[in-house]
Amino acid sequence: MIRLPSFTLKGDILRRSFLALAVGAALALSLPAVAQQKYQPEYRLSTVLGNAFPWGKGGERWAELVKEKTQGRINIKMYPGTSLVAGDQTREFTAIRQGVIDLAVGSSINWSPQIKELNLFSLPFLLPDYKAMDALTQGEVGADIFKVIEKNGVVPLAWGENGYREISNSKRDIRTPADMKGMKFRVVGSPLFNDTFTALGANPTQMSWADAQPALASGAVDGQENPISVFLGAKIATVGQKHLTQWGYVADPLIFVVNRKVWESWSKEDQEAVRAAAIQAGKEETAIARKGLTASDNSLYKEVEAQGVKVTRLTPAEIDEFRKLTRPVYDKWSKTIGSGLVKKAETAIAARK
Ligand code: X2X
Repeated sequence: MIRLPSFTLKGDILRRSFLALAVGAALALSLPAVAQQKYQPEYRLSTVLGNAFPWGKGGERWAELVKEKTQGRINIKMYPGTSLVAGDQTREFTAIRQGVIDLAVGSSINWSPQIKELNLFSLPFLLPDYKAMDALTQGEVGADIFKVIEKNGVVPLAWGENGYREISNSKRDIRTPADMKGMKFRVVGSPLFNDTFTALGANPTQMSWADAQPALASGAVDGQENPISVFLGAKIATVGQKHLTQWGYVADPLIFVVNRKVWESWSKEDQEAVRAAAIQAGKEETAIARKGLTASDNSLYKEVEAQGVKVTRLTPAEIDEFRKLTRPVYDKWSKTIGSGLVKKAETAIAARK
């Protein structure tokens, strides 16, 4: 029979505790600042779309580059479907600020309810082409917007892209605003979209992306607007969306961000690694988002047509009809966004190379 006297056990525990303390203290004194900071075993990255889309590919690439550049000190797991906020895209920014989400790659549209300046990108027909988008995100306007995000308690690091949002529906080809009359469209999180679709004579209804797909399938709504990569990735043609118009009315950029407390818990070296990873992932993601959608390579449009979807391409004169009707929305929202910022954006676009 083995008897362990209790005083021996106690003594052992005490000795071990003392040892642990002593070792801990020695480590704290001898190691550089990096090791003293508390890193979480995993950081949670929120996106709306998963890796079947450029957006989710961008998120995964960021995570991969961060792991590489920090030698595994920072380990990121992506949560697509905005699942950390139960799919409610419009609550994502608040959740990042509050620390429910550690990092995110988010659309300007989804964060517009909290950051009114982000409505800039949703002004109808502001952005004639990709160079216009780049002139904003890579210029002074982008820097100004990052300052606003920073002031709101979130650390912005880089830009990516969701893309030009083309309009599809199950009813008929859209060539003039009159074709949209009375048609029910699912629109995204910012009330600006309600105004735009109302100005065009349509019937907009706001819902999350999670709710949009069943609403399209059941015919609760007639149409939607999203980039072609999303139309294809989410197989929107299979829910009866057989008419698509390329009107280029709005494009949404993506923004790579980190919760401020999380950011501050990292060493300077790791902060710079995460920033460099975001910039690289953002560049790669933007290239993926634009692939197959240009004049020299329109392969994604061919894919859409191969699915039995009629693609309508508008002439500049036809686009002007849509522009005219939405001009009051542009003017109204310019005041909300800040006329200084809108002017700066218009100037940058006019001067684009
Ligand atoms: O909800 C949408 O339409 C989507 C996926 O494009 C955004 O999150 C803005």
